[in-house]
Formats: sequence, C-alpha cells, structure tokens
Amino acid sequence: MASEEMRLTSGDALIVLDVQRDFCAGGALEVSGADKIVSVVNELIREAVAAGVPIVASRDWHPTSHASFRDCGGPWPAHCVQDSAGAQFHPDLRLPERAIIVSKGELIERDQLSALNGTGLAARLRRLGVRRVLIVGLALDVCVLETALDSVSEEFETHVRLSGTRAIAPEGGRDAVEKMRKAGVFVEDSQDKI
Ligand code: VGL
Ligand code: ZN
Repeated sequence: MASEEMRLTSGDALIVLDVQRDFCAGGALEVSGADKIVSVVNELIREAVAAGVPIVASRDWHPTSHASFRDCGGPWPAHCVQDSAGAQFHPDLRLPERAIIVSKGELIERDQLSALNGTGLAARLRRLGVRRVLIVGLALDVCVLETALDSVSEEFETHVRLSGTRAIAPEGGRDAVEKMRKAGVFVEDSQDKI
C-alpha cells in the first residue's frame, strides 16, 4: 500500500541525508539518478522553511582511512573523506543557514549509517517538539533505510518519500522499502519512483 504524501506542518522535521558530491554523478560512490532528487529535495526545503519546521542535513564524513573503505576491508570505495571536494553537499542543494548539520561516520574503526544513531539528533528533535519526520536523500538501501528504522524505534512517525531518494542497488532498494513498510514507516511512492 502506498502512503499519501504528507505536508510539512508544525511538529514535523525534514531530514535530508547525505546529498553529497561523492554519491552523485561523477562521485566516488555514485548512486544512479541521485542528481534527479535535488529539485525534489529543494522543493521540500522550501516547504519546510514556509512551515517553520526544523531542517536537518546529514553528511557522511569519514577519516582518510575508514573501516568501510575497500582498502581497509570494507564494502565501499573511499568516499566522503572529511574536507574533500567529494564530501561537499551537492552544489545545487539549497540548505538554509539555520539547517541542523549532522556528521556521521567519523570513527575510523566502524561505520555509522544512521543519522539517528549516536548523533544526539533524536533528543535534539524531541526538544524542538518534533513528533513526525520526513526523510529523503541518499542512499535508500543504506543510510535512508537505517535512519528510518531508527526513527521508528525513537517513536517518531516516520515518512520516506521515494521521489526524494535513490538506491545504490535496485534490489537493495526494493528490499529496503519492504523492511521499512514492515517496521511501520509510511513509504510515500505516489510518483512511483525508486
Ligand atoms: C552511505 C554507503 C556508504 C549512505 C554511506 O549514506 O547511504 N552509503 N556510506
Ligand atoms: Zn560512508
């Protein structure tokens, strides 16, 4: 069952995950179609600004050698190295000054895929009166999945808008949607895009 697209209003937060150069066209860990989400995300940012609700932007922010990199025995090519060009947000992403920036993946020895695990973000959002979150960004089968599952555990009503995300692997994306739905995430797919 597809969920209706929610409209951002008081008590909500917009969470934009890892819309960084290395996950976009020409990047070290390119996610197919990633650049297409930027206009969708920018429109949601405008909606969030108009509604006066918190906007969170996470960034993958790894040390030069990181457990998740192939050279260190991990699954991924080196990506989003702290202060590198690839770690920058997509140049067309329009984040407001007051966006809450969350860095993750800073520990050398283990990966941190969820923006809501060990970042203090859940408590911070609760202090701001947030009860419902809308999650978009990269990648659907990794960071979006893990963040959405943690969000449900943190008892936020959790929505993921598929038009604002893309998966690294198509089967991973389908699997992520199933896992999220089972966990109680409202997966909004009215635009029929994964
Ligand atoms: C991510 C792979 C490696 C993500 C981060 O943010 O989805 N994916 N590091
Ligand atoms: Zn990473």
